[in-house]
Amino acid sequence: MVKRVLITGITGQDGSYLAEFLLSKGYEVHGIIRRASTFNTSRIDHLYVDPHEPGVKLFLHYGDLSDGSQLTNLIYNINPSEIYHLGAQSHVRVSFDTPEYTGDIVALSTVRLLEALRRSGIKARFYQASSSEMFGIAPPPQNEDTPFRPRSPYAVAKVYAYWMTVNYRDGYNLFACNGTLFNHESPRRGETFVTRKITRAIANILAEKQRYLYLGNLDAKRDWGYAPEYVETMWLMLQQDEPDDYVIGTGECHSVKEFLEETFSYSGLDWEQYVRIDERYFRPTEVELLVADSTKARNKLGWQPKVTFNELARIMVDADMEAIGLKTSSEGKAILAKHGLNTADRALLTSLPGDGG
Ligand code: NDP
Ligand code: GDR
Repeated sequence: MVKRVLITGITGQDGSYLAEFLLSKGYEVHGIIRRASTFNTSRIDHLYVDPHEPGVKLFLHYGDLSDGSQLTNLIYNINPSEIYHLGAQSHVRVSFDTPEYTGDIVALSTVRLLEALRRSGIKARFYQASSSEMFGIAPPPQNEDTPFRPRSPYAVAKVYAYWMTVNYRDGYNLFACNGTLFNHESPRRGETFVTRKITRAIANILAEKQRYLYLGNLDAKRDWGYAPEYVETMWLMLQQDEPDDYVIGTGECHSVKEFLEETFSYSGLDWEQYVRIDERYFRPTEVELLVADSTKARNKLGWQPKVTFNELARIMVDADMEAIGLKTSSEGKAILAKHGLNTADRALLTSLPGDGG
């Protein structure tokens, strides 16, 4: 029998890679999308087939994470065997401007989905997209036993969702897992997250469409991996005999400044000539240092990331250059081929230039 899955946040970076991965495994994939006045499906357009055609495996449904009754209806009607809850207001800086909305969409959406499962009696396995931001100022390296010290409305909301997932697992015997993922990036990363903001700016600067790149805190350090490798861990967690929580990251950490150095020098540019600091990109409370200890995932899931920091930088720069029609050295594609990863991944071309977020 064909297995059906439901993905919230299917139009996002991770949702689009996960949908690709699950379709390749033969799943029937159902995704929730928001109604918008502009198109918001560019990351999954290449997967979409008109539902009137035979053999269709991807189905999209309108819904919003604030709308519990619609979420319940969808779960009841689709009757999935796995649910991946990836939808979120996922921008940490924006969560300081919209704390109440962030709490509603990031924290309460999880309990809406868990309640729908509990009340309907549907036996779907549940994945919660937890975040390294929950660790906040807890000293690194951070693993499954590290206490949470969240530093933003986003992180606080994710902590609530994390514990609700644990509570429903313990209290109602749901197969529910938290994947605590550290930063993972790609050509499909949202344009206002720092890595993509930098690689897009490089392409724009080379194309003489942008003069300066305005950033905030360059000293923050993150454990950055390659997103397509991370979505596989979500699936692996739901294939285990017992539900559990896992930390996922590379174990390597670099500052924003190092990402600037790596990407600009790869492009033959001196970052200090282009980067300007703008106070509005600083956060009221910052997370300075995140480094994953993923020993448990390595041992139990057998997962090990392949793409390194400098390879990630090259993959992203090349993709953004190609997206606006610049010639590249094709090093990014060679790296993907070397690791046996999909080389056809392209950056999404959105309006230029951009320095938001
Ligand atoms: P994105 O921001 O790229 O995608 C977020 C998704 O959520 C989009 O599909 C978006 O829809 C959808 N969404 C937002 N608000 C609503 C709403 N009110 N109703 C329905 N859908 C909504 O995030 P990522 O793909 O990067 O991340 C996936 C998940 O993993 C998120 O929960 C994030 O917090 C978490 N996470 C991400 C990490 C990372 O490094 N990427 C690390 C750790 C956790 P639309 O396209 O319409 O905006
Ligand atoms: P993060 O990612 O907050 O770690 O959350 P982001 O790329 O936004 O910031 C990383 C670090 O870079 C610093 N920074 C800037 N950030 C942005 N966005 N824009 C800037 O101009 C800028 N200048 C410096 C930030 O201060 C920060 O220290 C991401 C999201 O995907 C979350 O949803 C996810 O949970 C975590 O990763 C793990």
